[in-house]
Amino acid sequence: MIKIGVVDTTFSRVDMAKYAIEVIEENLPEAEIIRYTVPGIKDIPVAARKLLIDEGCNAVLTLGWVGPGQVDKYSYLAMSVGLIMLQIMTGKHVIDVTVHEDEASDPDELYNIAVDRARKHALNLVMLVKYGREALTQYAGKGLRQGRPDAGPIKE
Ligand code: RDL
Ligand code: RDL
Repeated sequence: MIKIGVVDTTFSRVDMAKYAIEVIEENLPEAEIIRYTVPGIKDIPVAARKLLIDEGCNAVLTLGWVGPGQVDKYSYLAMSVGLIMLQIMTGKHVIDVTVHEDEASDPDELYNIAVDRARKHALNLVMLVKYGREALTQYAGKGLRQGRPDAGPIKE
């Protein structure tokens, strides 16, 4: 039984988990999806830990939203370190989808970034869970981006 954890926040201004779950359901229909919503990004690592260790999830997708201020960016850094430690300790992937509110000033553009990033990273997670460590090798060096158009390779 494949179990995928999805952690999101009430701080986020876009319901990114909705789009991520659609992608997981479509591409990994046999998986059980466990969703866990917390107030903000600093609450994400423990939620991810509970899903990986207590619930036995194979991998977790986290969806965070970072405000525009310096204090918000420090909060992100703290979360990121926590999630990296969790991955090292459990040997399981935590795919971190984060949108920084200052990535775009136009709300529609920010919304599109959030949806695109959530969907593309959900697919990355599905690939890693389903096919393992060489699943993404076919895209190595391709300059893929989530939330934006791909940068592409410097030389073909
Ligand atoms: O544990 C309760 C809160 O401390 C926690 O939810 C924080 O992540 C909330 N938070 C901040 O305190 C902050 O300064 C958040 C941000 N910035 C942020 O940018 N994004 C968040 N939470 O999701
Ligand atoms: O877990 C999924 C992603 O969070 C993770 O793959 C990140 O490393 C992706 N990423 C960023 O989110 C970012 O802001 C990368 C960069 N910058 C970067 O400069 N180089 C990367 N990834 O390889």
